[in-house]
Amino acid sequence: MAVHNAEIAEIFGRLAELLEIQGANPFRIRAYRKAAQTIEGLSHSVTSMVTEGADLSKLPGIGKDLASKIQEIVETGHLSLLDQVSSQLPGQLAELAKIPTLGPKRVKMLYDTLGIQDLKGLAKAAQAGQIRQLHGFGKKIEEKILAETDRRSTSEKRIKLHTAEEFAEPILEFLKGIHGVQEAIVAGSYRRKKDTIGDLDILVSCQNGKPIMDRFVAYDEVKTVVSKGHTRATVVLQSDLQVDLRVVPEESYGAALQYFTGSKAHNIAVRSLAIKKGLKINEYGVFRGETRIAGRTEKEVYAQVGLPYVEPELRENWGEVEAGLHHALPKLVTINDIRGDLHVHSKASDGHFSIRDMALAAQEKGYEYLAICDHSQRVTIAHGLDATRLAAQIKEIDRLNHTFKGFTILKGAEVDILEDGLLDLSDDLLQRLDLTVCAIHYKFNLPRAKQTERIIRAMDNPYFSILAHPTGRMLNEREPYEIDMEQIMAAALERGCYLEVNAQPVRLDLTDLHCKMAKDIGVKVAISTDAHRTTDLDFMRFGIGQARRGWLESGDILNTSSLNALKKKLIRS
Ligand code: DGT
Ligand code: CA
Ligand code: CA
Repeated sequence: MAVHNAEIAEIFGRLAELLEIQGANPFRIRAYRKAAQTIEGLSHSVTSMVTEGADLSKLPGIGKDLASKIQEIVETGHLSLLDQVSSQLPGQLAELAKIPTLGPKRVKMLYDTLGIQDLKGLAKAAQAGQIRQLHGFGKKIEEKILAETDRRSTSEKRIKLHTAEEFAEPILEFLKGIHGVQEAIVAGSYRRKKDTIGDLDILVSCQNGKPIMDRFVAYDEVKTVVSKGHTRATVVLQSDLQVDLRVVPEESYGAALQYFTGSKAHNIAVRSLAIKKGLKINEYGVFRGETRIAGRTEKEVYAQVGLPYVEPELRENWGEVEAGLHHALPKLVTINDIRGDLHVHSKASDGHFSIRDMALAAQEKGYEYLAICDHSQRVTIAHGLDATRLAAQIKEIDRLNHTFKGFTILKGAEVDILEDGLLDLSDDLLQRLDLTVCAIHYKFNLPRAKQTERIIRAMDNPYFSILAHPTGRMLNEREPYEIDMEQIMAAALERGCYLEVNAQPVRLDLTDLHCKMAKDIGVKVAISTDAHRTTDLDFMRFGIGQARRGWLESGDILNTSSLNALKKKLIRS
């Protein structure tokens, strides 16, 4: 992977910036800046100069020390000194310096005078009007800073569905306990099972809204009451999660639920159907003239515009309205269709329970099978299994299987896909397994074509069964790696491989749209929990949510098969 001149220049520029905040020797700072400029202005590639063995210290402004740093960047893609300086700075100063209006001088000034070291502190000082008073800042700059901190805090505020549940469930219980409340439900993206949630939209049906509102704003986790009326209120919880509450009478409940479930794009499409029929639709009902002709249930609302009931997960305007009109909506997979889990860990690698305990928990859920897929040797931090340990585990599972009735533990492994597309365990060991889940755990930043090729090479191995967490993303933590998903799915189909929907709430990849792509291409997916403890088996519902959002039906899923059918599907031709 060739490092470009611009990337080397950027590293030096960034280093100069951070040293400036640190208050380092100005000559040193200037030397890095100049080096950045020199490299940026070169007409030939520094990487190729290094490979050709050219003497970099011949370049203007580049001494021996800088030359060796360039060498390091070309060879490793980064500079250890930069990481070191960045980690020495207090708080988020290194991050703050990236804000265009700020830059190193201002960040240093803010830190030295007001003690600001993170985004929160910056926002607070800007709101309090403290920044405009500093030398070289002024009102304009303060406004710019405020706009930037606002933008960042809203874009970072989406929370994982699983986390949202932890807040939503107790609020619902609380509301249901209030006298007069008939129904209480979370609508919005939460009900559509999006992987992340902007805010909670709660709907309550009740004849008299006022007392509900009084109790709602007094809920003990409420930090601020943004607004409060008789039928609607908005609060912000201690956790900064916003909660909107709507109270409607019973006869409008279905219409309001339909409206507040969204998505907005779906609602607009539905409304245009209503208009074509000469009807009006809003959160109170469907109206012909002044007469309400529907509103009590969602089903009757949809019926009035000529649609069958549309499952919430489908309401994204991804074609569900057209499909509904043609009676071609999918019959979505449900959790009851699932017959087993194809990716869980045991204590042998980084799990917390024995194989037997995991199996008992899976059997308890009514499953027919469970695949133990502990890490392979390369993943040393997860105590990955080498050939000897995996061979022993195979024997252990064979022995354990005699103690179970009507339930089978499948022998598997989570095998690392190495950088060159080879697998981390030998074929003669892999052939003794029932299945493999194969995954990328390092070298996330290969260029798209290389990463794609790496995965497809791995699928060439006849013992590759399922591509685990296919994009590697971690919600709010790590971006997906670059791959050509269509190409990978086509290759999987051709070779008889499958892709996983990883049901861990922080992963959820394949994503909803990838599920839809899988269906279009015709490759089946496995929905697996990647459980590390028995309770993680419950994550299955999150994977189901994404699969349903991607229009998948029972027949599109590998682990809705009976054990016998599954075994046939796992044999590569
Ligand atoms: P979120 O909170 O960003 O995860 O996404 P949602 O879908 O929950 O959006 P939110 O909370 O802004 O609004 C809840 C629902 O209310 C939304 O899904 C549809 C409905 N809604 C909101 N604004 C509009 C609008 O301007 N027009 C229509 N037709 N519906 C709207
Ligand atoms: Ca919402
Ligand atoms: Ca909302």
